[in-house]
Amino acid sequence: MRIRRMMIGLALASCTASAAPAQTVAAVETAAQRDARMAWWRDAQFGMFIHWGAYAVPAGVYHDERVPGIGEWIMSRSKVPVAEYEQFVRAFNPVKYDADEWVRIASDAGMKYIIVTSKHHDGFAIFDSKVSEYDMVDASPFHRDALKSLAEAAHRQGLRFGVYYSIMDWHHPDAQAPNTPEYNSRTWSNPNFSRYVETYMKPQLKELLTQYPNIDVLWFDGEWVADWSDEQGRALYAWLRAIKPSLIINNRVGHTRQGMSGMGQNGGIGVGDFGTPEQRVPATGLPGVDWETCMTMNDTWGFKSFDDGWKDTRTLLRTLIDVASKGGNFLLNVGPTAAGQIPTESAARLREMGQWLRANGEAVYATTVSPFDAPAWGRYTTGKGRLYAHVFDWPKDGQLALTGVTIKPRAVYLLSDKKPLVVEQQGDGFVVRLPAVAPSSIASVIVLEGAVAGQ
Ligand code: FHN
Repeated sequence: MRIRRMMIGLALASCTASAAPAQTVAAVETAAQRDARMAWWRDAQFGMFIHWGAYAVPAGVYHDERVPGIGEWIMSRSKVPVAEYEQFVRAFNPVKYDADEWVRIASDAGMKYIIVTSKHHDGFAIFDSKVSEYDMVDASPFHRDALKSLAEAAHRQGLRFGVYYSIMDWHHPDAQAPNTPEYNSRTWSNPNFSRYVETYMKPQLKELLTQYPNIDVLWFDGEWVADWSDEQGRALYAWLRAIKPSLIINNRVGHTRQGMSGMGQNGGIGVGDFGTPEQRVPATGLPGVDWETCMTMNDTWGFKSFDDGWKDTRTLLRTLIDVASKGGNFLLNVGPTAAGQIPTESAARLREMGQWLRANGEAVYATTVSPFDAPAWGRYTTGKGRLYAHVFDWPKDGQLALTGVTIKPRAVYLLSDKKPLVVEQQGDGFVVRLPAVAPSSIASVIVLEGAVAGQ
């Protein structure tokens, strides 16, 4: 288990999300209880983010024009009137959707959990909600609960499962729908927002937690609206944990990001269990707190037919290793098509990541923040009583300087073949003699036993 402790005084409470601080009705969670609750998540290290909704229908094109920016924002970017956007919902018929196939792709990639958009900013839910007709079962020709089948498939294949939920809602009249034509705002306020919270958002969240028993994570977003505050976030957090004590909730349950410049640049995590740096890996991680970098594979979260800014597999894997070396999790996004398929470009990259992780996963899963700064040649991770050197740039002279290491390791070997390597003192430090050819062009892992005090 990773050692990323954070003192937290959690009040499990019965309260309303719009009320001021929660009233304590149960004991405060101890550090040990919190560690136990977070254990699976800390060890998981790598998850799949899925952005899927009616925005996959226009796929970035509106009135024959290619719309710049991220695909799931098309309603706001193109100022699509609510009634017109509803046509996308009515056309959303993912006949090729196969939940088991999606989970298989995630599992083969070495991902240990899935977070799917239950409702994005456009307000359309991909689960069967009884408080709304604006969902996949009632409003789209598919008439099936995609979230249910995905939750069940994840459970069957042994992956953890969580849902994204947007507090901002461009479709609900008591939320941001009247703020036309752009919907999104940090300052615009709806006097009826608390009615949306009490009669729509909270009932939907309760449906999610009660109808889908294996939801392990609630991943909030769209928390920057003017009508949402940290106090409301704290109360909502407590209310949700009272419904499901084992639940893990991200920091965007609070009003995390102040001002547009703060977008995705979260520092301290504020409310919630883990921080959510977006599209970036913090230079030195987020010391002392749990965190998870979420990232796209190309330049959009929701599917766009013409976005081909794909990162290559090497970049994606090295990002995963970088995140692990700094003590975080990596939530890598796919944006399935309106027909219900994960793009082939995403699936190919995930397959290759899985191949590397099947050989080297020991150096990634259940590891914790490296005790040493990142060396010039790659990254260190640590776990299972070992230090792992992930060599990105294989030294041409065959000598790897163990930058930062002050204790001579008692055993050194390549993870790929377990054959011992020679380690020698050189000046103040140590070097490992390497074979001429790197076992991997992405990252070759060298295991160092006994290089860290206490290991
Ligand atoms: O606006 C969203 C965006 O569409 C996407 O869902 C990302 C994922 O973290 N979050 C928001 C911006 O922070």
